Order: sequence, then C-alpha cells, then structure tokens
Amino acid sequence: RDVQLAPGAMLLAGFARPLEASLIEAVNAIVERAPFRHLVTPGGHRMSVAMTNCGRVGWVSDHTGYRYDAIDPESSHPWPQMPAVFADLAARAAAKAGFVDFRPDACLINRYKPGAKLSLHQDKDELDFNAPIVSVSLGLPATFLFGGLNRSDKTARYRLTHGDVVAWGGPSRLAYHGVMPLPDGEHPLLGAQRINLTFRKTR
Ligand code: MD3
Ligand code: FE
Repeated sequence: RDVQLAPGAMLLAGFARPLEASLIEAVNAIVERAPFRHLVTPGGHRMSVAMTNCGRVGWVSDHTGYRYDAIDPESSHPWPQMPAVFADLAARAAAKAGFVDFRPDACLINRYKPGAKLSLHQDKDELDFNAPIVSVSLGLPATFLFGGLNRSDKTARYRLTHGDVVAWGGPSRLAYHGVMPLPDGEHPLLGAQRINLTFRKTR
C-alpha cells in the first residue's frame, strides 16, 4: 500500500520488511563501532532518543549547536560507512515515491525506548532541500506527528510500524514533525524499542 500522506510525502507501507534481518544486522554492526548516545541540545537538554550515524557525515548536537560532522565526536573516528543494503533501500524507496537518483550521504539512526519522544522540529541542517529525506521504521510502532511549515500549524497523526518507509520531499520537506512518547511493548525482532533510520543528502 502506497499512500500519499501529504503533497510530497509518500508512505510505502511495509516496504522494508523483506530486508528486516539484513537491516537489523547492519544496525548492530554500526552500533558496535559507533554506540547509541543521548545527545545534548544547544539549550542543554539531554535528548530522550539515543542516536548514532553512518555515512560520510553524521548529525550531531552539542552545546555549540547542530551540525553534520565527518567525525564521531565520541570516538574521534569517521562514522561507519553506509552499508549497501541501506543505500540501495533508500534509493529504491525514493524512486518509487518519484524522487530520481537519491544518493544519501548520511543516515541518522534513532533509538526509542518506551517513553522516548522527539519534539516538533524541522530538518534544515542539510544544504539541498530538493532532495527528500527517506525514513525507515523498525520495531515497535510509534505515533508520528506531521504539521505544516509553521510550528503552530495543526498536526496530523500517523502510525508508523515495522518496515514502513516514507519519502518526505517537495512541499513536505520542511514541514514540522515529531514523534509521540513510545508506548511500552515487545517487538519479536527488536524487543522493547523502535529504531528509525533517516537517509539524508546533506550537500
Ligand atoms: C518529515 N525522525 O530524525 S522519521 C529525524 O521517527 C526525525 O525518528 C523521526 O524526525 C523518527 O529528524 C521521524 C520521519 C521523518 C523524518 C524526516 C522528515 C519525517 C520528516 C523531514 C521532513 C519532513
Ligand atoms: Fe526530523
């Protein structure tokens, strides 16, 4: 089922399911070298979502601000390479949603344990807003909030479940969005957590 959530936002329900085992194995390999960590916002708040990255650059936040950095500040080493299974999935999903030649250079990996949430925000640290962001949800289901171009715009709620892939481009690229606190639960492959991959073209 392919559903347009909003102009430029296409949900490919279950698109990643055939790759679930390879994706989880790849996440585990990345996390061995670049463990999940709770970043601190420029305002001094510890994020409830734990994050890591793979790819040429990774998204980081600290007291100085947000940025894409080629070096993991925890290890002082480059981020793990983006596995082919990630890059291929992101490109195939983007193409199916109408975005040709999507070649992400960064993948932010978010880990939600029960109670973790992501406040309403825009993704605008990338240089090219013509490229979409492709998200892949794994593990426990979450309620995703999707608003408009102003923080105060009314938000719609969508349930994102294991294997769902969404391409967010065009007029949706700069929409405010967030994730409600993750309910308790147990996923057969991932246990009490949700993992979200977001593929980005940062330059
Ligand atoms: C709509 N992640 O990492 S994925 C993020 O579930 C982020 O972890 C959420 O927001 C998560 O920045 C949501 C869906 C998503 C990702 C990026 C978007 C929706 C988006 C960028 C623009 C518009
Ligand atoms: Fe986001």
